[in-house]
Amino acid sequence: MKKPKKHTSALKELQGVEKPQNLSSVTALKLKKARKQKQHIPQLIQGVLSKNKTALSRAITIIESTAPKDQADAKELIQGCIAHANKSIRIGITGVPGVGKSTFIEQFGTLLTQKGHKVAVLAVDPSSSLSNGSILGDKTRMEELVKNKLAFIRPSASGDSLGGVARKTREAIILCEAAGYTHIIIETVGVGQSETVVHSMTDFFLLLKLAGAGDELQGIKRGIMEMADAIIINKADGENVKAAKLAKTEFNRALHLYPPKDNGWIAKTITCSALKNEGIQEALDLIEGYVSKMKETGYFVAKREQQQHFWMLQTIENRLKSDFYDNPKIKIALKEQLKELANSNTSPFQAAAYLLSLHK
Ligand SMILES: Nc1nc2c(ncn2[C@@H]2O[C@H](COP(=O)(O)OP(=O)(O)OP(=O)(O)O)[C@@H](O)[C@H]2O)c(=O)[nH]1
Ligand SMILES: [Mg+2]
Repeated sequence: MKKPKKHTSALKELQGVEKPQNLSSVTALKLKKARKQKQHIPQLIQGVLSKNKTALSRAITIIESTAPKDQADAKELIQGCIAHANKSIRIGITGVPGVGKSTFIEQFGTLLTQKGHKVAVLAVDPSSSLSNGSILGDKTRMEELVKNKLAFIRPSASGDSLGGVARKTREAIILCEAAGYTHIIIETVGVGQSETVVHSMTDFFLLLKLAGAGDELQGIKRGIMEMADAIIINKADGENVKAAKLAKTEFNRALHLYPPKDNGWIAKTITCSALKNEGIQEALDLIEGYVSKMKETGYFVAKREQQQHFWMLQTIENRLKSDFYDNPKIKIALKEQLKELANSNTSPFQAAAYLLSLHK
C-alpha cells in the first residue's frame, strides 16, 4: 500500500487513516483469537494438575495430534506437566489376541482402585488404526473399570509408525502421572516390535499366556522371555486348571535356565483366571514385591534413567533419518545413485558418502 502523501487534502488524509484502521481491526481479531488459544493451554495444564479427567482427555488429544498447528501446544502441555510426572508404577502387559489382557486389566485395575490407587490404562497398538479392533474390544471388556471414578481408560493412539505411537504413549504417561494416576497400565498386543517398545517405557513387564498341549515354550517369541518380569498363565479355570498348573511348572523351570537379569530378579510364573477374578491379588503382590525390591537397590530409578536416555537418542536418530530421507534433493539423488549402483558405476560406500554430502 502506498503511503499517503504529506500535503494532501483532508479527504485523502481521512482515507489514508481509514485503511490502516480496517487492517488493524482484522489484526486485532486475529490477535484476540491467538491470545485465547494461548490461554487455553495454561488452563488445560491446570485442569490436568487438578485431576480433571476431561482436561486430561483433551490434553492427550492435543499431544496425539499430528497437525502442525498443535505442535507448540503439545510442547507447552508437556513442559507444564513434566515436573509433576514420574511418580507412578508403569506396568506393561502383553500377550496374543484373545489371551485375556483386557479382562485381566479390568479385574487388576478394579483391585487397585479398591485399595485407593488411581489407574490409567493406555494401549500401544500400531495396527489399531487399520482395524479399530482393540478399541471396540476394550470398550466392551473393561465395562466396570470404564465407569470407575479412580480409573482412566484411553484407547489406542492410532498412528502409522510404531515410533510415532510410542512417542504419543510416552507423553500420555507424563500427562496421566501429572493428573495423579499412581498406576499406569500399558496394554499391547504382541505385534511386531510393540512389546520391545512397551518394555522400554515400563517398570514391570508382564506376559500373559495360555496353557496349551504341553508345548508352551514353543512358538514363544525370541526375546520375550528375557523381557518378562512375570508370566501369568490366564484362563486357569474349569477344565483348564490342570494344564495351567503344568504350564506354570514348565515356565518356571525354563525361566531358571536363563541367566539372572542384571537387577538380580528371576521372573516368576503364576496362574490366574481373569474371568473368575482369581489370582489377581497374587499378581499384584508379585508386582509390589518387585517394585519395593528394585526401589531398595536403586535399580528402579536407574532403569528409568536408562529409558530416558534411550528415548532421547532414539528421537534424535528418528529425526535425523526422516530429515534425510524427506529431503527432496536426497529423494532424487537416491534414485539416481541406485541406478548407478545397478550399473556398477559406483560402490555402496561411495554412493552413501555422496548422498550424505548433499544433506547439509
Ligand atoms: N475362561 C476364561 N475366559 C477368559 C478369561 N479371561 C478372558 N477370557 C475370555 O477370552 C476372550 C478374550 O478376552 P480379552 O480380555 O478381550 O482378550 P485380549 O487379550 O484383551 O484380546 P485383544 O484385545 O483382542 O488382544 C473373552 O471372551 C474373555 O471373556 C479367563 O480367565 N478364563
Ligand atoms: Mg484387549
